[in-house]
Amino acid sequence: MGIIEKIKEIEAEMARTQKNKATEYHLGQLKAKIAKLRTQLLEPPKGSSAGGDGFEVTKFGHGRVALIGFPSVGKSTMLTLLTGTHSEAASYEFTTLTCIPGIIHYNDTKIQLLDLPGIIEGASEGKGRGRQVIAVAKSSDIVLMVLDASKSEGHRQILTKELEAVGLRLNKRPPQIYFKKKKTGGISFNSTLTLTHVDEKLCYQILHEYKIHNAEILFREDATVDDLIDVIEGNRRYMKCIYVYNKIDVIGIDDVDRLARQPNSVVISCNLKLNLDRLLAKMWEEMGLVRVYTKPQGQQPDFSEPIVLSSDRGGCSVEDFCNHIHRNLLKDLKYVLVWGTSARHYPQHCGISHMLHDEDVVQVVKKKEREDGGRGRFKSHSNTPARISDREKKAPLKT
Ligand SMILES: Nc1nc2c(ncn2[C@@H]2O[C@H](COP(=O)(O)OP(=O)(O)OP(=O)(O)O)[C@@H](O)[C@H]2O)c(=O)[nH]1
Ligand SMILES: [Mg+2]
Repeated sequence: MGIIEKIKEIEAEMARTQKNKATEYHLGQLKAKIAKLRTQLLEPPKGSSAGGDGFEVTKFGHGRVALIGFPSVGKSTMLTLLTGTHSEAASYEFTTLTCIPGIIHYNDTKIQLLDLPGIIEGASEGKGRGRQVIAVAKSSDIVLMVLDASKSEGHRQILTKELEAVGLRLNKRPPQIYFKKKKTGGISFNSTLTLTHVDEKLCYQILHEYKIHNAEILFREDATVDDLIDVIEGNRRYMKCIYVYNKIDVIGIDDVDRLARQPNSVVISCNLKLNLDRLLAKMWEEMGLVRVYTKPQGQQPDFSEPIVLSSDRGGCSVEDFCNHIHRNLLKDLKYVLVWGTSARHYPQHCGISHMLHDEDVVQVVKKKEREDGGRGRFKSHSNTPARISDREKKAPLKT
């Protein structure tokens, strides 16, 4: 029996089982079984190299955004409009068959937008090209879920379910559960508050299902069984998702208003080019990119090309900023001068742990000794004069 059939069988058993206090433990165990099988399903088959058929697109720019949606919702039309890269759009389904990349130039940064084939229900189990599409979605920084405003709202749930089945968690934060496997000592179970969904016995049973007999576990919030399984599996990807309702030109104003008021949603029309600027602004906001402009000593800042940092990818401290410029810069760094919203006063002298904000200006001040190879005459600065005069006594500089 294949993995998919096994999952189907367990799902059928769960549907048959009544939900009550007595069956709670059994249902928990079944959930863990499904999660384990789904993880197996995601592993590439033995003996084959991962990926395979050219769906991989090289990362480019400062961030990556994937367009996910049912066929014919207007993903390709959107790519062509936003990036200028042509992607075939037509009124029949499955027009796009591979991944087509385009570049959005926005706020001095370059963002890679990926047009993907439409996915359908069952994509997570490999229907259509679902598995490859979802793999690309996982490799991006945020997902734009493109929906047809004139079609059923159930589509959003179906797509979310498909993405959840492969370990993507949209607009959620990781559960507040501390979990650590141990070599000995049995299972220690603790919680900082009263739990209503999980108790010690259920937790033991699920750990048992994973053949974990020694571990430390601490609940910091009233988490559910699914949260617990996510933490044990440890391979979940937490991503931001914007729900983009396209084709608002064919629905009434009341519906547009209702859709636009839902959380994380943007309504647009590609045909009439409506609200695309709002979509870009929202996308930019959600990506949380930080632009830092450099300023050479005694000159105006260079506002032409920022250094782009991201809190998700690498971080936005002064240390990350320096590493971004040159890997040896940190060794020579004395401090940085910062202008912008992250500074308390202008300019602020900051160390490597200072967190930078978007649109900050930074001037790097290097250690003087290195700058002139330790030969030149130092200008008095901080605690160096004593050492300089020592050295000058030994070998006075000829002027
Ligand atoms: N009314 C209306 N039609 C649109 C809009 N945007 C796109 N369409 C139409 O929707 C159809 C499908 O567009 P595509 O861009 O090919 O859709 P897709 O999501 O890329 O489809 P697949 O590649 O098959 O997955 C085309 O006939 C477009 O002209 C819109 O804003 N309003
Ligand atoms: Mg398309």
